[in-house]
Amino acid sequence: MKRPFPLAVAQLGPIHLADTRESVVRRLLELLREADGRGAKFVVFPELALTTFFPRYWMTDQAEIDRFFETSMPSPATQPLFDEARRRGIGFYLGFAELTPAGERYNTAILVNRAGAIVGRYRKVHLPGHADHKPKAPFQHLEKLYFNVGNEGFKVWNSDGANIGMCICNDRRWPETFRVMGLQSAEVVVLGYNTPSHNIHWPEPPHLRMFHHLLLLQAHAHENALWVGAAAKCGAEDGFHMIAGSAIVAPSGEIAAQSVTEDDELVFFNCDLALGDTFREHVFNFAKHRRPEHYRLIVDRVGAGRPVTDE
Ligand code: CDT
Repeated sequence: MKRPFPLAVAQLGPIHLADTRESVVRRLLELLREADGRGAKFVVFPELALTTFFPRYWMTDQAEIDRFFETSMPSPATQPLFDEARRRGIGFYLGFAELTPAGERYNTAILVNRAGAIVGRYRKVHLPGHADHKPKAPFQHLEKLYFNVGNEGFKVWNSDGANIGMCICNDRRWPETFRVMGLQSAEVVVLGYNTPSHNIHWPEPPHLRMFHHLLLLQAHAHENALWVGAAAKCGAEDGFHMIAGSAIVAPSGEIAAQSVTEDDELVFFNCDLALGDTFREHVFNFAKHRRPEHYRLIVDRVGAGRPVTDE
């Protein structure tokens, strides 16, 4: 029997330094209304969806850094999004920079149910980039400076009838992220991302950024028998370009829907959660086929060690 999960991914075009939270929330509301018109019951917004991707800037003035962080959620600026989503009976995922009362800073996403309640929170675990200033680089990637490593792990919430897991951007490059959620019976994993088109460490051919992004979503969706909804913030923010490629990927590993612009764009697919059951019962029946006694190194070791040698 089909189990419909009408899913929308709300891709955002650039948010510039000068853009206000209020102007961004108006764009989110526009996408939410379109999602409702297309029958969606869940909308995925991007990582750090309320501001420009500020980790690209070296900043030393604490007040300048603080203006990118939220100290409450809903905040006064985002309250209209919560109100409108509740009124329309739509759940959502929203990424933002979180500053806790204790002064900790996280790259965070929340899960909001159709009644408008925050039912889940995820704090990014795999922070990419560096913590030092790289003055010769064309831009920075200072997530390791501006954020603490997420302290709540990868969880799955049963919300409005679906098992939903969350992660953020660079987390999607790591198989452990998805397997930990697959082991909690995730049926859908939602994520937002800001992926710069250029690599500051080596002259990576630009097409590889999109290739790897889709390759990883497709592989992790299939090997964990779940749907993935991935929302980009993309295009050139004050001249710094990021890839688009927002997508909904099926448990078969096939791309069900994908964005075609580098601007605000709604991607929709009426996902059937039952499609994952087929793979969960057969090729990726974890209980039947996994051999964790042979996976110990995955948790015991961080970096790669030496192979067995014949010397
Ligand atoms: N925001 C974020 O996590 N971006 C990273 C850039 C890493 S470069 C390979 C990403 O994984 O897209």
